[in-house]
Amino acid sequence: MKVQCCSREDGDQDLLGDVCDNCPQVVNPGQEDGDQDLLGDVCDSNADLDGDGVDDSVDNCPSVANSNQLDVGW
Ligand SMILES: [Ca+2]
Ligand SMILES: [Ca+2]
Ligand SMILES: [Ca+2]
Ligand SMILES: [Ca+2]
Repeated sequence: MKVQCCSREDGDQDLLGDVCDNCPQVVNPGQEDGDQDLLGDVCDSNADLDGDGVDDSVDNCPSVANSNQLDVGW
């Protein structure tokens, strides 16, 4: 198999070279990056999946964009 991208160094062996791997230490061949900050979801400490600007770690509703964090209940 051939390692994609620029470098043959591939620490996590997910076939994406460290230089272009958005998560060089964690296997994530899909390179998912919900908030597009160039850090892969699997190793992004401040991921923001719904893109409302509130990090998942503090977002009271990480899968729904609610930048004002109002808890309206259902
Ligand atoms: Ca890699
Ligand atoms: Ca990786
Ligand atoms: Ca990210
Ligand atoms: Ca969020």
